[in-house]
Amino acid sequence: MKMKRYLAPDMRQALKLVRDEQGADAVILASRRVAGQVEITVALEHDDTPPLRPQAVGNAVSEGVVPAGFEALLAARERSVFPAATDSAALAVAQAVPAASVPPPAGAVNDELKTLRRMLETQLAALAWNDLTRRAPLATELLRELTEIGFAAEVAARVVDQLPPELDFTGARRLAIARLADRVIVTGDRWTEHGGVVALVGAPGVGKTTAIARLAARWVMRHGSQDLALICADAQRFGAPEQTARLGRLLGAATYCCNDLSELPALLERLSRQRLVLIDTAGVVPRGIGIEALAQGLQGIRSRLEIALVLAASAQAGALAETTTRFQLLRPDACVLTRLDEATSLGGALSVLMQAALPIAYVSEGPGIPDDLRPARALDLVCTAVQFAERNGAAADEDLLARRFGGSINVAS
Ligand SMILES: Nc1nc2c(ncn2[C@@H]2O[C@H](COP(=O)(O)OP(=O)(O)OP(=O)(O)O)[C@@H](O)[C@H]2O)c(=O)[nH]1
Ligand SMILES: [Mg+2]
Repeated sequence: MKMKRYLAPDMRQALKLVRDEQGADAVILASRRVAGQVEITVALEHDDTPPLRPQAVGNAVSEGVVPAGFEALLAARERSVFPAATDSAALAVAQAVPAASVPPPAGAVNDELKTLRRMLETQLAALAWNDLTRRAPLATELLRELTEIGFAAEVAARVVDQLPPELDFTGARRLAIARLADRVIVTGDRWTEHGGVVALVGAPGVGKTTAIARLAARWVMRHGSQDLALICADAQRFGAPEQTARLGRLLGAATYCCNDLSELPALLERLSRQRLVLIDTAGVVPRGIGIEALAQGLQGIRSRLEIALVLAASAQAGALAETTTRFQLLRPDACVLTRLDEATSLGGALSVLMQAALPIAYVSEGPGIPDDLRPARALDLVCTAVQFAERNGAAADEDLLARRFGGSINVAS
C-alpha cells in the first residue's frame, strides 16, 4: 500500500489539502500532531498491494470481523492525534482484515461501505472539532451557545467567523447577538401606522384570522374605523364570513365577502379610498396544490396589495423552512410570527427568516385581542431566543457540534 503524508497547521486545513489533492473519497489512515502541526496519512489510489478490497470489507462486516478491525483502525488514528503513535498500527489492522472467499451481493457491499464511510466521516468531524476547541475555545463556545439557541449552522458559523479576534467572551457574545439582530429584518409598525392593502396567507390554523382582528383593532384604536375595510376571501372555513362580519360590527368597520378570488380586483377597485384593507384568506397546506391556486387568484392584483405570510413560531424549523419555501411562489412581502407563547425555541425560526430574507412585521404571543400583537423588533426577538434556550436548559450534543462544525473530509459517496 502506498501512502502520502500531508502537513498543515490544523486539522481543518490538513483535511482541505487531502480533499483538494485526493478528492472526496480519500482513505485516511492516520493523523497525529507533529511539531505543532497536524499530519494526515492517506492511502493512495494507484497501489500495487491490494488494501481493503470492497468485497473483503463487506464480507468481513457480515462476519463481525471488520467492526473490530475498523474500530481499531479509527482508534489507532485517534490515538495518533495526541501522543505519538505509528501509522504501522493502522496499517497492520488494515492488512489483518481477511479477504473473503464468497463475494456478497453488490448492494450489500455498497451499504456496508456507505456505513463505514459515514463512521469515518463522523470520526474525522470529531477530530476536527476537538482540534478547533483547543485552538479557538472562545469561537467554539459561541458556536455551542448559538446552536443551543437553535440557530442554523450557517448562521452561527457566519456570525462567529466575522467576530474580531481581540474580544473576550462577554464582548464576543454581546457582539454576536448584535450581529444576529442585524440579520433579522423587520418592517416596523407598517400597516397599523400607515395603512395599506394586505392579504394574510398561510397554513391552516396558524392565526391569520386572529391576526387580522388584532391589526384591525390596533388600527381602530389609532385612526378610528371609517377608513378600514375587512374582506373575507376564505370560502373554505365554515363560518369565516360570519366571523369577519361579527368583527366588523364590533369595530364599526365595513366588511365584505368574496366567494372567489376572481371577485377581488373589482372589490379592491371599490375600496380604493380606504386606508387599510385587510384580506383574510383560506388556510393552505404547504405541500398541497392550494398555493398555486392562491398565486393564480392573486396574480392580476399582485401589484396592488402586499402579502403577509403568517407563520407559527411554535412549528419546527424544518417545517417553517418548507412552508417559507413553498409560499415563495406568492412572493410574500413580510411575515407575521404567531404563537411565540407556545414556542420553546426561536433560533431556528429566526434562521429560516434570515436565510429567506423575509422581513417580520408583527409577532403575536397569545390568543388575546389586540394586546398580544406587537410590531417585531429585531434585538427583542434575538434576546427572546436566548431566554428560551436559558429557560429550557437547551444543551447541544457534542456529536451534533462535531458534525456541524467539524468540517470533516467528505468520505461519503
Ligand atoms: N396561543 C396562541 N394562540 C393563538 C395565537 N394566534 C392565534 N391563536 C389561536 O389559534 C387558533 C386558530 O386561529 P385562527 O386565527 O382561526 O387561525 P387561521 O389561520 O385563521 O385558521 P384557518 O382559517 O382555519 O386557516 C385560535 O384559537 C386562536 O385563538 C397566538 O399567538 N398564540
Ligand atoms: Mg381563518
